Amino acid sequence: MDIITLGETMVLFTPNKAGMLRYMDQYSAQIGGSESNVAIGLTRLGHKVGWISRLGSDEFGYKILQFLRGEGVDLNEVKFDHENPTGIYFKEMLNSEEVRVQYFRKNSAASYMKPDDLNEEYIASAKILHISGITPVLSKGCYETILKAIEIAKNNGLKVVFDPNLRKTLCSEQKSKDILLEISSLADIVLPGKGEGQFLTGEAKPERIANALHEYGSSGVVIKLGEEGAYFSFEGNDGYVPAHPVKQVVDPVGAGDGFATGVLSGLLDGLNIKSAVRRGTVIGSLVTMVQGDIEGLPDRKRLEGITNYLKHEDVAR
Ligand code: KDG
Repeated sequence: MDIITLGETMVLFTPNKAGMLRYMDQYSAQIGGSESNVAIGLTRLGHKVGWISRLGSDEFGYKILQFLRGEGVDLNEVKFDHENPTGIYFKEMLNSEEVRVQYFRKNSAASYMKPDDLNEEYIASAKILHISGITPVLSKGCYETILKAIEIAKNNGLKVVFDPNLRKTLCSEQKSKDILLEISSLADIVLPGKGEGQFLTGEAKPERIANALHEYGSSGVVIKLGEEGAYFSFEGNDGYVPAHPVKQVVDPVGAGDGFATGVLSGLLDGLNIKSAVRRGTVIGSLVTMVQGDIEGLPDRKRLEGITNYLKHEDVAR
């Protein structure tokens, strides 16, 4: 296994037109979950990924299982919960620029994850543990599960990569901040957006956010800057990477997971950090040009086409 990740995946309902949800009457049903989005992205690029979670023993749980199985994600450590349902969520496309999200995930099956769900041997078989800040704010059990997964990873020599993924509707700001900072301090690499970095450290400039996060304990920090690309400060190296051009943003949700996919995939392929971050900016941008959280994630062939173009562009400069 290259990567293990764990978290909640939900069925995602997207209305077929813009406006407030109260006026909608037709939806498409897809799936979305930050960690499984990354698992799918990495699997499409040929990496071996295991996803740990709980699903309700209901039609939505089976839909998610079938989908992830079809993508080739390893699901051996997914448990079915016979008492609690699979979470769902809705996207509200208010207009072409504003998207709101509404969750129906309280007491969902995944929120009942607990440390005993973790199989140490399974996690130990990977090189990287990928986690996001969504899971630890879902419940006390999820928080303890994430800490246990980190402990197992560290005891077995895995790198821990953490995307803070701040979700203000899931938890109070102070509690989110405490939990996300605690986990950042345990991670080898932290991947915040600029706003998240500012929320966590009180600093506004990428260099200062990175320094503050280094002081908390992580040796690698990569900050997503949206249209300005990304900034990395990684084991003594630092610099900026430009954004990959986006013709039109169709749906921004999932871009951060695309970015994480690119960075993780680059590191697994042995790229230097700058090239890995560049891969992150490319995949993040591709995700925004397609409706859905995972539909825009490229396979290896598509990524290579774009990467060749980028190489050519580098030479031309
Ligand atoms: O990063 C995209 C995710 O936000 C989305 O897929 C759903 O996991 C999700 C969440 O908790 O918002």
